[in-house]
Amino acid sequence: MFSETNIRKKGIEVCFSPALFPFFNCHNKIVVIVDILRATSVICSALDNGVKTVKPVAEVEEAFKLREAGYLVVAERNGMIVEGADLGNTPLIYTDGKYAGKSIALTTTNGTKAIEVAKGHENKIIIGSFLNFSTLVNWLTDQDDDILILCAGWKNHFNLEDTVFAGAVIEKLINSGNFSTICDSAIASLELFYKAKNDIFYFIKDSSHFKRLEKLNLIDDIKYCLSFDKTNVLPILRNGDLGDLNKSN
Ligand code: 3SL
Repeated sequence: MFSETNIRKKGIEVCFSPALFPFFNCHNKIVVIVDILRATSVICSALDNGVKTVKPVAEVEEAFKLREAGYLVVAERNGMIVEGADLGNTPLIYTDGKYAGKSIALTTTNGTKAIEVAKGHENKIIIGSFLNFSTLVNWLTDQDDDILILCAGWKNHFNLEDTVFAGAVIEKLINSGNFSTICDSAIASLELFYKAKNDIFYFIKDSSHFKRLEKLNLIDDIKYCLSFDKTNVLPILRNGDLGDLNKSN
């Protein structure tokens, strides 16, 4: 038996922006992509409500090309639906099951770009949001690999909502006793979460993306995206498609 001090604690790091990702070693790590408002929340909501698969693509043109293969085009830029797309980037349109069985090609300003920079490095890519918070944390706790949380931010800038979420995950993982961190951005995320945890909606209300979505009358989307544990799905990227880890896709 190993004494507790001999057990290797798994590491946790946080990358605040896709632009910083090349400075991290993600080899053999689990990379958790986070874009709370709203891309990773949309992915969780779509898969939870029966969407067959979500194919994330970085460019609008790639999403439109996939229409020929039967995909619905979900395309957002600057918070708004891209002209000609079938659907915009809102998690609420899936909740009545209307799109069950469909395949979706998704392109968004930051979330799908974060997936793009993270893929292809011999790592696992998992999608995190408040909507699948406990499922994500429980699964991460059981894995042997180190974890890198990649915040999508906004156009390579730091953002509050993704960072607070990273802090929420870190709190649970550190409390499990199996993880430790010496990453300053992970420590900062945890501190921000402590400040925010009593009322995350209030904490982010002056943030840039909150204001952007507020102007577009999308407060209901924000409230939904900040709800804990609406689903048990755990989206994982396999062969370019996101599907629930617990189902074969
Ligand atoms: O940046 C993104 O990927 C989007 O989630 C932004 S928005 O919330 O749809 O405006």
